[in-house]
Amino acid sequence: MADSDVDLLAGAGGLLMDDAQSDHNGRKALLLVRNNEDCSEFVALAHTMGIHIVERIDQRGKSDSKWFMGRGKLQDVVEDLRSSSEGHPWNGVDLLLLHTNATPRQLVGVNDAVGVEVWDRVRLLLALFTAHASSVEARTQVRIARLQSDRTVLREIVKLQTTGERAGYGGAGQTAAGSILNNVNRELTALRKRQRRQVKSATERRRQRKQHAMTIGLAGYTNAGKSSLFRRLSGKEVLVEDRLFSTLESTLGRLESSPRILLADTIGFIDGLPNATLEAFRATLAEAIECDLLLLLIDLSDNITEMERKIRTSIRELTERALDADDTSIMERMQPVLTKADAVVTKSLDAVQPMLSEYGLSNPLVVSSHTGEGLDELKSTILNTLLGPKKTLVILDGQSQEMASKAILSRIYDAVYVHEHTKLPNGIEVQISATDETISMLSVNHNGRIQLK
Ligand SMILES: Nc1nc2c(ncn2[C@@H]2O[C@H](COP(=O)(O)OP(=O)(O)OP(=O)(O)O)[C@@H](O)[C@H]2O)c(=O)[nH]1
Ligand SMILES: [Mg+2]
Repeated sequence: MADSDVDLLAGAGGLLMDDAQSDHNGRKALLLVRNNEDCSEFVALAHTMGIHIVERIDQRGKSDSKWFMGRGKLQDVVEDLRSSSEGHPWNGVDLLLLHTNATPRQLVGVNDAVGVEVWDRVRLLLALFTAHASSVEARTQVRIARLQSDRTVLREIVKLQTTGERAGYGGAGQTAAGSILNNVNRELTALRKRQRRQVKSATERRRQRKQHAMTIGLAGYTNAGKSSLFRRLSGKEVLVEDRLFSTLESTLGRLESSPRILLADTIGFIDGLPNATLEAFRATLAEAIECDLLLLLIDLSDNITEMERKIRTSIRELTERALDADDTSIMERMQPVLTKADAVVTKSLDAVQPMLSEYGLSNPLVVSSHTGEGLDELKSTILNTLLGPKKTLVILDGQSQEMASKAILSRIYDAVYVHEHTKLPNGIEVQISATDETISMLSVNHNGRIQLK
C-alpha cells in the first residue's frame, strides 16, 4: 500500500488521523547516536513509554545530511536488521530512534534506507505527549503539534517526488503524499480554530478569577515534582508518577485554608523542543505563568550540571512565553524552590546558590513533598509575598442582640488565611494574612466590630 510508506514516516502511529497508535509499550528499538552523546534523558523518555532499546549504535563524525549515520554504517544496520532471526536481540525491532532533532530530509532518508518507523527526539516527545494527553484541550494541542511536525516530512516527500528523487504514488497528477498533505492542512485549520475558542474561554476564566483570587504558578522541568507539591499544598489529587510529562494540562487548586489563593499545576519543560511544537502548549502554560507568584521547582537530587541545564531551559522558556504576552516582570515574581530534599544526603547549598544567582534566582527554599520538610516555611513565604506580613485583628464582643463574635470569626475564616485565633476577655484575637482592602471590607461589613491591632 502506498499510504503505509507515508504512515511510517509520519511516526507515532502515522498520519492517518484519529486512530493514531498511542500505545508503544513493549516495542523494540535501536538507538542511533553520534559522537558518544549523553542519551540518558532520551532513553528515559523512551522508557517512560515502555519502549525497549535493544542496542545503542554510536558513530563518530559529523552527522550525514541525508542518512544521519555514515551510509556504510546505516547499510550495516539495515542488513543486520533484515537477517536478525528468532532469538537475535534485534529480532522484532520495528523502531529506529535517532538521538537528534533530525531534519525532514534525514527522517525520510533513514526511513527509506531502513524501512521501519523512524523517530527523532521531537517525534519521540510527540509520541509521548500523544500517549499521555487525556483532556480535550491537551489532545487538541498535541494533535496540532504532531500535524505541524508531520507536515514538514510530507513536504519533503512531495519535494523529492516532484524532483524525481523519490518515486511518487497514486499515478495521475496528485501523489498520495500530496493528498495527505492537503488533509493535514485542512485538519490543522480546523484544530487551530477549535484551539482559539478554547484559549478565548480560558482567558476569560482567568480574567474573572483575577478579580477575586491570587494565583501561584508551579513551573519547572519535567519530573521536578510539580504535581507532588501541588497535591501537598492544595490537598487535591493529581497524577504523580515517576515518568516524564505525566502532566500535560493545567489544574487549579486552592492553597489549603486560603480561600483566595489558587495554585496552578502545569506541563513541564524539556530541552530541545522546537518553537513550533512548544507553541501548541502556550495556552496551557499561560495558566501558570499569568500568576502573582511563580514557584520555579528545581530537583535538588540532580547533580549540579543537570540542575543548571534544566534551570537554563526553564528560565528561557518562561521568559520567552511571558514576553509573548508582553509580560516583562516574570523574573521578579519568581521564587526558586528546591524539591526532593529527602533524596539528598548533603543539603548544603554552597555550590547551588552561586549558580542560582547567575540566573537571577535568590533565596531558594528547600522542600520535600514526601516528608513535608520546608513546607511551612514555603507557605509563610507565599503568604508574605502575596499578602505582606501577618496581621492581627481583634473582634470586639457586641451587645446581646448583635452578631456573636464566633459568627464573625467564621466569616473571617471564609474570607482570609487565618494562622490562629485566641479568646480575649472582651472578644477574639485573630492572626491573619490578607490584603488591606480585604481587611477594610471586613471591617466595614461588621460595623467596626473588627479592628486592626
Ligand atoms: N524523594 C522524593 N521524590 C519526589 C518528591 N516529590 C516528587 N517526587 C517524585 O518525583 C517524581 C515526579 O513527581 P511529579 O510530582 O509527578 O513531578 P512533575 O514535575 O509533576 O512531573 P511531570 O508532570 O511529569 O512533568 C515522582 O516519582 C515523585 O514521587 C519528594 O519530595 N521527594
Ligand atoms: Mg506533573
